[in-house]
Amino acid sequence: MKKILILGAGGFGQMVKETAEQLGYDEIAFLDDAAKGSAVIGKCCDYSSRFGEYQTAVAAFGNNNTRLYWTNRLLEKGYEVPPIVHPSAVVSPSAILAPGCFVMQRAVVNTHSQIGRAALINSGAVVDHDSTVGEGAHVGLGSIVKANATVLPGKKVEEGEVVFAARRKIEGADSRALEDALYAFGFGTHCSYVKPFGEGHINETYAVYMPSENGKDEPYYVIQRLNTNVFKEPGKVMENIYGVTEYLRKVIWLEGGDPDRETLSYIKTKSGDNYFEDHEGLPWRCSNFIENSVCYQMVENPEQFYQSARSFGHFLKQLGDYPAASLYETIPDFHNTPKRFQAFSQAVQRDVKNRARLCREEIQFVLDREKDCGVLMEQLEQGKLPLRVTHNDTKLNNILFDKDTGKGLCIIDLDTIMPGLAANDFGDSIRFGASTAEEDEKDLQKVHFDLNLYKLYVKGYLEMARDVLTPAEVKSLPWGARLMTLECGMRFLADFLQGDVYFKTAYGEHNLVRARTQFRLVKEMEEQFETMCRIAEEETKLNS
Ligand code: ADP
Ligand code: GN1
Ligand code: MG
Repeated sequence: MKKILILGAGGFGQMVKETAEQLGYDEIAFLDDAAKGSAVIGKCCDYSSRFGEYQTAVAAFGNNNTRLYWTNRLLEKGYEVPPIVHPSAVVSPSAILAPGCFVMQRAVVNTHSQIGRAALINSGAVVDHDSTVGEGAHVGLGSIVKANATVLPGKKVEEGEVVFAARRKIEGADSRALEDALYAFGFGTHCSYVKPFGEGHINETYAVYMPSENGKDEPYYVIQRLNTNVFKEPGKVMENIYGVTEYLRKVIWLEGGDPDRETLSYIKTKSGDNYFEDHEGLPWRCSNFIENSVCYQMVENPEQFYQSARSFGHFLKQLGDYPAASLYETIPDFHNTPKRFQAFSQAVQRDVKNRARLCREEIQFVLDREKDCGVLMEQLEQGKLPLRVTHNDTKLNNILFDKDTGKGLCIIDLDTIMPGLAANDFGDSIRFGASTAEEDEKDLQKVHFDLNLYKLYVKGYLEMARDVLTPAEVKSLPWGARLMTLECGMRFLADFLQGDVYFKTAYGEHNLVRARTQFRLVKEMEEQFETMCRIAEEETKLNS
């Protein structure tokens, strides 16, 4: 004999009675203060005296407060107060149902949702996954509680109403745009916090921390606002990146490597887009965070630089068969040094911020080198140098190293992947890494071009790329170093003259300071150019 006492013999009480019958209860009695009938055996307050005779009871009142009130009394008395689930309802095995709640005909309670004490999920309602319905709440007929949403205790969700997930405050998401982006990529409900990350000059970068299996918060994703002052067509940047990273995954797979760590993987928004556009129309994109990796702003030991050379050489090789024609030119004439020179001269002539007076010597340094600017472009135009798929921004902080092995792991910052010259990729690495100081060192006495580091880079780069490079390309490498350094210096100086509109700066003369370090390096490279060429030749012989 399965007995149950139902408090409340109104319309809802009758529904519960029919449900109880279907659940196999064969002795069902009501307590009700007003209703009459043979099944009503007393008033609600008699629940106390009936305890023992009945061990199982529920409170089946339509009114939320009353239902919760009597459920609590029954529990206090010691009754077993089960959740009542109609056989036609669908309840996930991972859902948690508290005592005295009701899930009526054809209602759905989805994965990991929680239904509070005495809550009522009425016929045809849907509570989607990871939602919470508070105690005594009522989710009305046919209404929908969307995933991750919360229905507050005692609340009535009207028939047919849709309840959306309210946003939680995410630590570190200080702007509406960042918060919107986090939700757009689906991290809003779970991420622990976000924080600014990295030392790039162009994009706004954040690490997204999530709770990990060991209970600690770990960075799982990198979310970036792409700089539209620099990249005018973000859609095209992202198409390039998706094309290249998906291609690299396949190559790495075939090489027997780990595609999840050796290339970036970009994540689409929940709407399936390559990037998210915020309320100001600015683009945000998201990639995986490469775990157990480290990024350096300056070479800490020569081995690192050698490893970075191997990585960039390998990268060139990996993309050797990538269809270059499918790539958009994300920044037209990015490493067209003669055009950079023209833009620089124009910035000097216009001198919009009246800053030229502060850097006459530096300006002259560039003007004296006008004819150098064309050396590589001319060889390209004459067909002596081939166009390859190149990275175009190969500085040391655009590569991640494996923390355990110290080897180059993953090339990042893929925004400028375009057809270009191998010498430029080689040269940009030398510019940044074969220096004894950081790019923005104020004390020029500390800034030197380090020939030993240069030699090590040539060795590592050629070890990986020797068999794809033509003899003319190998010969062009030292010029790549000179010209990338000169070009970068003139870009910094032009930006200084224009009022720091391109590169991120931390103080007024930051771009000027950067330009000075570059010119210092150029000067030393010029002085040692013959040795640089000889080293490239010797290393080529050693590698062939
Ligand atoms: P920017 O164009 O501003 O240089 P980057 O894409 O290079 O932007 O990112 C800036 C910095 O953020 C990098 O130098 C690196 O330290 C860090 N970073 C970027 N993406 C990742 C990633 N997926 N995993 C780990 N660190 C990253
Ligand atoms: C910029 O994005 P980031 O910080 O890796 C710049 C490079 C410059 C470099 C100088 C798209 O690189 O071209 O060489 O600063 N990137 C772009 O440090 O302009
Ligand atoms: Mg970068």
